[in-house]
Amino acid sequence: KVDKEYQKLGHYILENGAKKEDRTGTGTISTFGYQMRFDLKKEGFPLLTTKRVAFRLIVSELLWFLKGDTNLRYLLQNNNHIWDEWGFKHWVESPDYSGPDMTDFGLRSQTDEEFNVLYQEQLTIYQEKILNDDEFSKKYGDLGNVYGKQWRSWEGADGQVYDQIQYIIDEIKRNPDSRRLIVNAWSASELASQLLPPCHYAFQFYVVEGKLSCMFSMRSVDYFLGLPYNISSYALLTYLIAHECGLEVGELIFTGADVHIYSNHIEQVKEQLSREPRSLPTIKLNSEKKSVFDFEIEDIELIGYDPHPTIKAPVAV
Ligand code: DHF
Ligand code: TMP
Repeated sequence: KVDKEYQKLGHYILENGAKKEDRTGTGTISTFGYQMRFDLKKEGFPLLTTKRVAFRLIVSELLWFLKGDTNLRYLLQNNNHIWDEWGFKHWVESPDYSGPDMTDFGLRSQTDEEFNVLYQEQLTIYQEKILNDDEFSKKYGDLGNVYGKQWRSWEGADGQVYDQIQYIIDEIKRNPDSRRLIVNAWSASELASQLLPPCHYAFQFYVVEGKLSCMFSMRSVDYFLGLPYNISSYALLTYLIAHECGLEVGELIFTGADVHIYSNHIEQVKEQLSREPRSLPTIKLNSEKKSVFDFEIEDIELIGYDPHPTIKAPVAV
């Protein structure tokens, strides 16, 4: 079902999208405003089967958010490289960097093989330093006040720090009918300090008939690379919170604003649209863990995932 909805959106963008330039200089086909619903209880776990999506990366990224962590070190320790480019960009644009010029490395590494070798070298050095050099990692491994910080320690106008995740868990238990079960990652005063302002900037929970539903909002959606992760990540978050609160899972609802396909993803998207969806996997959570904050990677098991092969595409930085 998730594949069918995803394919429908792909066709919709290709047919109705307009050519639109973007910050990264890549170019997109873009549409504005789209919603998809997934029934978590009836349909299985929403992880695409029309290409292989690395579930372990989704798990470690979500646990990283839930720890309140914003530093790349945890991700690298778990062999997760989906955020490297944004930390690397901060580093090579800083006055402390004195290696070869890395201007526009995202675009240049795709077209200039000689440059790509230099870039890979510098990226490896950067990753090593994040992992092994505490001071460096503190200064250049941090992405700013991104998701983890806003979710777990939102700084209020009153100078207090608010744990938004703990708040909604407590509220879901105490007052499940609440219409205020919102987590907000969009902090107007901190956009400049974030290496990438939140793409999925808010989400809200809803409890009815013993089932927990979640709606998440995205201002900007990379259809081919980011979106498959975002859907599965919020599905997993819903499972974790339902688990702690003793609820079943309900629906997951995606609301996207600028939903786009990058011009260098078109062939990949067409290939994926031609593939026949397979049956969805399920997930199993370690029943000995209760608090969402105690979950480790090995407490989350994916069962019966049999996807079509991976399709590679360059990420726009
Ligand atoms: N920028 C852009 N332009 N698009 C994004 O989707 C995006 N997502 C971010 C940060 N910035 C972004 C965080 N999430 C990949 C997937 C999700 C993600 C970042 C990157 C990605 O490149 N996935 C590839 C390779 C994964 C791997 O094996 O390392 C994939 O094929 O899924
Ligand atoms: P923007 O800040 O110029 O909108 O660029 C961000 C790009 O990253 C955009 O293509 C959307 C994409 N993105 C996702 O699709 N999902 C994500 O989780 C993140 C972090 C980014």
